[in-house]
Amino acid sequence: MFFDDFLRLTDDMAREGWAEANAGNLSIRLDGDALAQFPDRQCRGPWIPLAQPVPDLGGETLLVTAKGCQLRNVSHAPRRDCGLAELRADGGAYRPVWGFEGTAPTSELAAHLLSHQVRLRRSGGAERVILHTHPVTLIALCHVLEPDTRQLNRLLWGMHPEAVSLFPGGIAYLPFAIPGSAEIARATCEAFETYSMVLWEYHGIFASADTMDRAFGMVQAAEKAARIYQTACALGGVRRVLPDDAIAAVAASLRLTPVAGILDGEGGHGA
Ligand code: 2HA
Ligand code: ZN
Repeated sequence: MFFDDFLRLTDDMAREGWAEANAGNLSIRLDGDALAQFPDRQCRGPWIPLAQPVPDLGGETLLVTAKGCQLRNVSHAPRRDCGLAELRADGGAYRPVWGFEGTAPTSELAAHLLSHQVRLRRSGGAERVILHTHPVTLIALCHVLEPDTRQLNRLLWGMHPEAVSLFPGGIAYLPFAIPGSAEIARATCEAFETYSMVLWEYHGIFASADTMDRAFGMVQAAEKAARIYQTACALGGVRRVLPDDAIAAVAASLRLTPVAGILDGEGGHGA
């Protein structure tokens, strides 16, 4: 079930148009039930040192998409296009224990691992899924908006009441950094201290959630809000949005707390 759901998620990301060519990658911290679905896992190579160790993930096993794979192919060749990476007890190295046949983990592995480490701590262990993808309308916003986290979230939350409901943790706007670099990994995990998604300028989105459905739904909801904005612009321009007090009331009705520093009238926290 768990692995079937994972393969369906990779298919769905491709079908959404979020994953051209080798775009996008996924990683999931496995619990005992999920690990039990890979009874044939075994050491498939030596420990590979990590430039940025992740001590809080020591001993964990993650299901990760492969470097260069096309998400549309993962369900057709899972042992090539994804695999399990087991972290050494000190979090300073990993080794493949299933899959990655002729391949290796995603080029964004450092960003995934450092992000898991932060979100594990911030969520008390609940968050297990990190999803990276290239949704076209969210990326297009980088070309028209000021590079500003508060403006981005107010715009998206103001488009539809489901926006704050589905991503109350907000989206951090991250200035451009080279894909796969140590710099993008460091800046992403810093942003995840506060927000549950990160928009990489001109590139795509990183999302963290407890379940695959929630991670996918958060990105869908953000992309939907961006498309509503795009449609409103095409219809002559945005004249009205959900006001901040309505956004706050929607969140309160669901017992959700929107990330601080975005809405007016909440006491001036910095975002
Ligand atoms: O996996 O999307 O950011 C390919 C990418 C890199
Ligand atoms: Zn990418």
